[in-house]
Amino acid sequence: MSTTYDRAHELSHLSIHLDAQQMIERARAEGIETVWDRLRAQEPQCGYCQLGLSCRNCSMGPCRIDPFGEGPQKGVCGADGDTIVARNLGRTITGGASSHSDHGRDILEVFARVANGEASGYQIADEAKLRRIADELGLVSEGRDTNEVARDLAKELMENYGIAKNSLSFIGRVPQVRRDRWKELGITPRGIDRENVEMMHRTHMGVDNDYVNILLHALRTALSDGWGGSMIATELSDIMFGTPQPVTSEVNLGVLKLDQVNIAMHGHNPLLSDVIVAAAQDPALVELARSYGANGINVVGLCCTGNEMLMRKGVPMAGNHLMQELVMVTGALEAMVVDYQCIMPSVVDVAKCYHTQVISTSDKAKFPGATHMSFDPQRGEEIAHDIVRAAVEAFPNRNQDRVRIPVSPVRMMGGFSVEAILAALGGTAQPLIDAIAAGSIRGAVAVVGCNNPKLPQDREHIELTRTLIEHDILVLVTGCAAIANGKAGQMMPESAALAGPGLRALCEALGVPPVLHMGSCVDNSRVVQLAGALANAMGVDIDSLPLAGAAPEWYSEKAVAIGTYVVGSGITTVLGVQPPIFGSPHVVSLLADGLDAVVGAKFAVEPDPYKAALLIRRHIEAKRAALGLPFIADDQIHDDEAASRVTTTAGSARV
Ligand code: SF4
Ligand code: MSK
Repeated sequence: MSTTYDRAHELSHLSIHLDAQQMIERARAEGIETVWDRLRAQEPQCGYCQLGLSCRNCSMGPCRIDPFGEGPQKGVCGADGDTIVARNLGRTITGGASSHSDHGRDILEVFARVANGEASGYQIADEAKLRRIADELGLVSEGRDTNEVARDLAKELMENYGIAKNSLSFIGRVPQVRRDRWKELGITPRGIDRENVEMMHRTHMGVDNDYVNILLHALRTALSDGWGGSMIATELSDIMFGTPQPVTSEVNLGVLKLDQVNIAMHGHNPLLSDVIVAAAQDPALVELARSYGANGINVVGLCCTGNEMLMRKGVPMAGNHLMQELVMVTGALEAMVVDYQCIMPSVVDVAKCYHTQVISTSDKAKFPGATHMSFDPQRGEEIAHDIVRAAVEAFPNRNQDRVRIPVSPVRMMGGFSVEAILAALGGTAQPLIDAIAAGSIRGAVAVVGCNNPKLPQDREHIELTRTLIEHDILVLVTGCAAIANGKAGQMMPESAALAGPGLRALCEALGVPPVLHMGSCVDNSRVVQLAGALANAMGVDIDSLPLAGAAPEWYSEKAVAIGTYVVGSGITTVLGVQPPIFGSPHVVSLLADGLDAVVGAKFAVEPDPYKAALLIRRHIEAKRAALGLPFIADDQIHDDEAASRVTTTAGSARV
């Protein structure tokens, strides 16, 4: 018979947060299946696939390579393990890069409609940024009408997707020395769609069979995402919805309101969420909610649509990837409005156990069982009103006896766009460069990416980040990693108390947290942009800087694309979940070692957050030494204290 202790122990291996643990228990009690149940049902997962050694690229297969060398060493076509692993990785990166870039294209198309006066509910929110980017790209902005400049910018950026331009508009942000390196390697991205389509072509049977050649193109494909599709998504979202500025909000399931209509916006695209936030404040809809006995309409975020709303409007955040089913188990959610990416098909099944409406909005992302309300930017405002009305009308179906909102929300700060960071520093990056040069800040690390049910939810994110800031390393967060750190109370100016003395002093002087929220998954483009700006200011290449990346709990193809463009840009990155490449020692050796010689950065895999922190600290100190900055010698870097620390139970943490 399992004791309370056994149960608590088992739950703590699923998530470190109290809100998640309570809702998992409740789901079990009510017979509702969640992601953790489905993972268990899939185990043991296929060893060939885990190693990257299975291929189903054609119908002579599927084929598998025996990793022990006793069975087949070639697929039916003759492809060996190196080719198969590299092809699979190339296609994974293309899946991620295409997702980001198609998101960027959706934003661009609406931006073009705004410029042409054809969209309802949208406008240019940051005209100064529009003109700044137009000037940066050599378009004439002075003395011209806003919409004319916007039309020119839309045209310029549309050409990034095709082959006519043969380069990316934002490539000028990359230090010249790195651009030269890319050129030499033949990995300068030429066009977003071109690189993605070419990767699919190369990985067809009988095209590119050289694993090195395949992986070089994979780098180029990823770079077309980071400095292309994702950067377009970020910059145009800023122009249309406002460039984020520091803003305080709240996070965890406690942001749901017992007495209000609760609407969760889930996915990645800010196009609809922005007009929904406005519609939820419409007095007529608020009055309708009152007529049903609710005290208002409460819009909250999930995953990266949530990050977009939090960054720009301070909208509260219900949770990250692994909270999407659990938010409905509260019994307090009237509607989950989804756009695309990272939305589990299972949300429809969980919703059926409650009164929750799942409303899909993108014609390219339909969910059988959901209500589809097709998003059309020409009728953005009207559709947003229809969606909010549908949520309000679900409120009378709520069974208040089944409602249980666990925990109180935790405060977190977001809104650290590159512009906001520079503004906090007084207008230039120089104070940050000075602090790094003096050693009061050792360096900076981008901790990004998802949750993965194979790991205790958020533990790796939180423990890695906490260990880094304790050692005076500034942490930049995006995506689900940002939400994890927010829940742990590590993202308020007061959280500077958790940092080492140098980082603490800088944060206190500037009034910022030691962990800066830079936005959603596509906003990792802000991270590389900032890295490029720092490198340019110091007159070095990005790989010389004391920087690193980490994706401790990644699950998504997009995270692989992000990690790859971060490494291709010169920033060594540590993954917490093993990628499916270990079937090819050659591919592993190239990614974990050989890449360093060509792009000045590489991948490492380290699931233990304390060991990952140690690895990153050593890397940062080595970069400092190479720059001639004061550094800590390798044998002096210890982490005994952190290694013995018990896992944070952050669900009820408050700042
Ligand atoms: Fe098998 Fe080659 Fe076809 Fe892949 S491409 S399934 S290895 S025959
Ligand atoms: S939502 S890609 S689970 S970060 Fe961007 Fe989170 Fe990863 Fe999706």
